This record gives sequence, C-alpha cells and structure tokens, in this order.
Amino acid sequence: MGLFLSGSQERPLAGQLSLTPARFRCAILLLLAACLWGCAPVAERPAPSATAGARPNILFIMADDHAWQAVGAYGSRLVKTPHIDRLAAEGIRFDQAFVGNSLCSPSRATLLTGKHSHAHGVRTNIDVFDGSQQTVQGLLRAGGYETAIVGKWHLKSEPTGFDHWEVLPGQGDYYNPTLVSAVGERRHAGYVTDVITDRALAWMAQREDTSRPFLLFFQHKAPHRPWWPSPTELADFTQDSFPEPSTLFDDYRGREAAAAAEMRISDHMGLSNDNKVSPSSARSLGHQPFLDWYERNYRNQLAGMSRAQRKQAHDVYEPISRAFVAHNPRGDELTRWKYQRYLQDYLSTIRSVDASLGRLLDWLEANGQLDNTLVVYTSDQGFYLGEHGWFDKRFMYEESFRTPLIVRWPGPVETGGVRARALVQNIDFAPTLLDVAGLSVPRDMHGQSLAPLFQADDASFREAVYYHYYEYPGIHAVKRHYGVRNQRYKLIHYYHDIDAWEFYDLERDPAELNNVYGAPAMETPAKAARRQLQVLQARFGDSPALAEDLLQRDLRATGH
Ligand code: SGN
Ligand code: CA
Repeated sequence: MGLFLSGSQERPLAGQLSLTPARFRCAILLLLAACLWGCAPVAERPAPSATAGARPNILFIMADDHAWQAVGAYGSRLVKTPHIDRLAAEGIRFDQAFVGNSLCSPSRATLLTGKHSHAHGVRTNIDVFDGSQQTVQGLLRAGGYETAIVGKWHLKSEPTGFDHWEVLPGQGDYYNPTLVSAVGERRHAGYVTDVITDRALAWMAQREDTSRPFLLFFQHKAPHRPWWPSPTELADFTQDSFPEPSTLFDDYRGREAAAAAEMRISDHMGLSNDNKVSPSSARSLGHQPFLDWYERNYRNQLAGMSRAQRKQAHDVYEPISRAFVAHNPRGDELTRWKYQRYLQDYLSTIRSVDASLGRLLDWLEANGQLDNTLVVYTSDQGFYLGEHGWFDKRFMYEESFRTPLIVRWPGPVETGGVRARALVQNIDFAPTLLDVAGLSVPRDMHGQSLAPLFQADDASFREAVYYHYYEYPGIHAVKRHYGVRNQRYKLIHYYHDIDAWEFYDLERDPAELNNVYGAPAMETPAKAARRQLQVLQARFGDSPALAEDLLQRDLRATGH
C-alpha cells in the first residue's frame, strides 16, 4: 500500500520445560495438525520461569540507530540515560548483542520473524515485507495476547498480526508526524517521540480485557538522521563539547571497503541537512551544502514545522550558523566542528527517548503492571558516533553490528544489574517472546530463546553470530559482505565488485584497525572462523552461491 512507500535451531531450546501428559498429548495433536497444514507447530506450554503460569505483558522498545556508546548503562562518556539505566540496574545488560544485517527494514523484519534477511525476504530498505508469513505477533495473538505496534514500521506493506497498529509512514517525520492506522491517516501536532509515547499510553489505557496479556512493539524514530531534537530541547547540548573517538581520523589502511564507504563526517555529512547550518551561510563560505538533496531535505524539515517550532529552531540554529561563518573552520578543524554539531543534536534526541521510557515505566508502575511486564530496550542496529570518521551503520564492525539490549522482568530475570557476555542476536527476539509467553518456538526460526540467560549468563550459549549486508550499490556505498564473529575473532568477506577478506583479533585490536587476514600467526583461528562461517551459512540456508544469485537479481531489478 502506497502509504508505506516513503533454519533451524542452533541447538535445542535450552530451558524447555517439562510437559504434563495432557499437554504432551495436546502438543502431539497440534504438531500433527501443523504438519498436515505444512507449517510449524505452535503449542502452549508453561512459562519458563519463577512466575510459572503468569504470562507477562511484553513491552518491546526499539529505538532507531541508538548506538550503545550513547547509553549510560554501557558506560557512555557522552550522555546520561537514567531510565534506560534503571532497566539495566534492575535487569540484565547484554554486552554482546548483535544484529544480522545492520539496517532498518531488515532488522525489523528479523524482529517479527526470528530469521535472517535472506529467509524473511527483506534484505534492504527497498524490499517489501510479506506480511502473510509467520510472525511473532501473529503467533502471540493466536496464543491469547493482545498485540499492538506504535511508531516506526518501515516495512512498506500493511502491518499484519496486530490488534492495533499506528505507525509512521516510511521514515516518518520528527515534527508533527502523520500516523497511519487501520482507520486511516492522522497528523499529530508535536514532536514525534512525545506523540508516539502519548499514543502508546493511550492504547494501554483503553484496553478493556486486561486479563489478556499484551504485546506492544514501541518503535521510535529517534535518534535517526537528520537528528532533529524536541523543540524544547534544541539548545540543551549546543554548548557542550564531547570527547573525540580515537579513530575520528582513521586512514582505513588494509580495509579497502571501509575506504570506499560514503559515510564520513568530513566529506559526506551535510552542513545543512545534518549540522543545521543555513544553506545561505554554508554557501557564503563557498561550501557546497553538499548535494542539492541535502539542502532540499533541510528545507522540507523546516516546512513541516509550525511557525512557533520554526522560530524555536531558528533561535537556536541561526547563532550557530553565524558563528560558523565567523569561525570558518577548514580541513580537520571542520571535521571536528561537524562532529561536535552531530553529537549535540543526536544526543539531544536520545534525551527524549529516555524520557519516553520514564513515562511508560511510570504508567506501568501506577497501574500495578510494571513487575508483570517484560520490558526490552534495544535498537534496530548500532551506529557510528565518529568512530572510523563515520556516521551511519551497515558495516559488520562493532559500533554498528552490536546493538544495545537490556531486559527487565523482576523474578524471572535476575535483578541487580547483571551483565551478560553470551553472544546473542536479533534473530533471538521472536523465540524469546514466544518462550516467555509459554508458546513453542517454530523450528524454522533461526534464533533461540534468551530466557535461559535470564537467570545466569552462559558464554557457551552460542559459538558465533552470523552477518550478511546487501544494500549495495546504494546510499553510503558500503559493499556487500557477510561474516562471523565469535567470542574473540571476526571474519568478514566483501564481494561483488571486490573480493576482500578481513580478520580481527578483537581482544588485541578492539577498534578493528589492524586487518590480520592472511597473517601466519592467525592461521589457526582464521581457519576455525572460516569453518564457523560455513557451518552457520549451511544452518541458515545461506551461501556464497545464494549471495551471487540475489546480487544478480538485485542488479537486474535496479537496472545496474
Ligand atoms: C536515510 C538517511 C541515511 C540512512 C538511511 C537508512 N539519510 O536515507 O543516512 O542510512 O535513511 O536508515 S537522511 O538524511 O534522509 O536521514 S535506516 O535506519 O532506515 O536503515
Ligand atoms: Ca535504523
């Protein structure tokens, strides 16, 4: 619909609970029925934990592009996030949570299906999600949950499996956003983070049958580019300066694909679109405001604001533009200036996201539902905050491959700020939600329930995580690649118009600057990682041959 246009288990599900004879018979019948229908089984079984029998509400919060480096609980030097930190202090912080494809739409489709991109069909932000396939919300709904999604959707097709959906079309707008629902479109005055929080609270408050647990996917637009803060918080960070990452001026030696990417703060960040320098100021210094598109996008953002909001933005950004003209930074100094401006706005949008979580937690608490709600905070992927000189994501390097993941559910989830080192991935979200709801996890989902980790971390939970990125040729020019990461090493293969391998010892080289692929000393761990890559590709039904087929299909479709 036009409105939206803008494997198998890795190991047996740990923590499976014993089935009563009656349930066992029921499960067998359901299994037989499912086989007859040619689909995977969904059988009800007890919830996996201390509060056995109690099926929790599920509040699953996904931010858009929220770097773990900008979460207080992860030790951020950049910003305070007291409400997210509260979740971590009262729950578990996963320190090695990853995505399978560091891009919005693929990641969201993985949340819904528990599968990697090639299996759910959304490999890029251009692909359309087939909503007739098996989804976690459909299974939870069939299993007795009331299901809803509010906020960013970005999957183009109309949402399915939800009792209630109210979503931003495409990327959505920061100011006065339109939301689309089953009854049509409605524009809401205000700032997107506040608007969707109001809508989520309104949905929770109007629920009539509270004996049924709910699933709410609450999905932010923020802190997505171009990082427009709330009108009341525009100035909050503009006087602050932030520590630079040690790799802000990375030379990309030994990393050909990194050198070719177009996401450098120095060259590819738009002075107007991203740093909010007025186009006339940028032009007065002879700067192209980069692509015309950047200038147009900036003007469109302003056009979507009310007169009062535009004035608020003008009052904050105009003096910045004037100071920029007076100072006229060039070269590395310009990069440093842009980095500071980038962080000021990016971090300000996060302040609203954190405040929104505070409102949701307060509501649950006031309504006696906080402790019987599994609260998850995560992002659709990580993000570069100047590391390697970049903004954006897409690469399998740690900043964008890793994502924040914090879970709170007192009792079943260990409380007291536990830190988990298990290798977990967004393919695990759907299995986890089904598991805590006491429903079986279909065998064709690629992930596994994280519930066994809720009581105790287990470094052997998974040997390695798998990654595959496809959106190339495309915006930001990040070449296609797949790879594996285990507890210590990472192997990456770039393909299509390049054939390059990279290998990192993450213990010795956490910033991933030193590609040691082919180094004699690395022969043994590199061979082991290659084997893991083959095993995981075989397990998930991916392969270099499939990658080549999909590439040819994409090239034909886009006329390249
Ligand atoms: C927009 C951004 C890009 C970003 C993509 C995908 N440009 O096109 O920088 O990579 O979205 O982001 S913008 O100036 O229009 O914001 S994703 O999170 O949806 O995958
Ligand atoms: Ca995103």
